[in-house]
Amino acid sequence: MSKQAPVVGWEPTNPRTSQGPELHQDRALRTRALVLNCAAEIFADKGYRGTSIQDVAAKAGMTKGAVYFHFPSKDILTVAVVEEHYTRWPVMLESVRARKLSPLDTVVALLDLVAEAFHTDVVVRGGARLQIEHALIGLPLPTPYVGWINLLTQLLEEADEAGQLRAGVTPAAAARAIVGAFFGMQHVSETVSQRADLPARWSEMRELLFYSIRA
Ligand code: LUB
Repeated sequence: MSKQAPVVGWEPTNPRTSQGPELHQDRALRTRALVLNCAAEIFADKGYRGTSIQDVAAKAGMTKGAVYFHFPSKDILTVAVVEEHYTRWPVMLESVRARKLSPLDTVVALLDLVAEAFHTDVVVRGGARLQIEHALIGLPLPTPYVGWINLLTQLLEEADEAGQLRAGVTPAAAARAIVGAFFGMQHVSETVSQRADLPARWSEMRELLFYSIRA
C-alpha cells in the first residue's frame, strides 16, 4: 500500500488527472469521457499491464496523440479511471436517500446498486481491478475502502439508534465486515466468472450478512 495517498474519502487526489486542457469545451469533455470509458473497459478485461494507450486509442477510434492530449501518460489515465469510479458512489447514495427508507434498508438498497454497478458499469469494474493492481501503478490512487467503511458505519449507527440492529452488533465492526465481504465477493466473482455470477453471489451474501446484523 506504499503508493496509496494518505487521503480519506472519495475526493480526487490528483487534480492534474481530473482536469485536462480545454474542459470548458463540450466536445473536449465528450472526447475525454469516451477515452475514459474505453480505457476502463480495457483495464477491466486486461488489467493495468495488459492495457496500452494504443489499445485505448484504437477502441476510441482516435490517434494515440489525441488520447495523450487528454491524458499525458498511461498512469495519469489510470488514476483518472479510478477517480471516476469513486464519483459513482455519491450519486448512488443520493438516489437511495431520496427514497427515505429506514437506515438499515438504506444500506441494503445502496449495496444493491453497488452490486449492480460491479456487474454493468465498466468504470466501476475497471476502477476496482486497478485498485487491486495499485502496486503496479506509478502514481498514488485514492485511498480505497475507508470512505465506504465510514459511510456504512454512520448508516449502521443510525440503524442502531432506530433499534434495527441485533444486540451486540457494533456498527463500525459490521461496516468493516460488510466492505471486506463485498469487495472479496466481487473479486472472487471476477476471477471465477468475469462477474457473470455476481447478482447471485450478492443475493446470497446479502441474506447472510443482514441476517446476522438485523434485530
Ligand atoms: C468499493 C472499491 C471498489 C468498495 O471503497 C472502495 O475503495 C471500493 C475499490 O476499487 O468498491 C465497495 C464496498
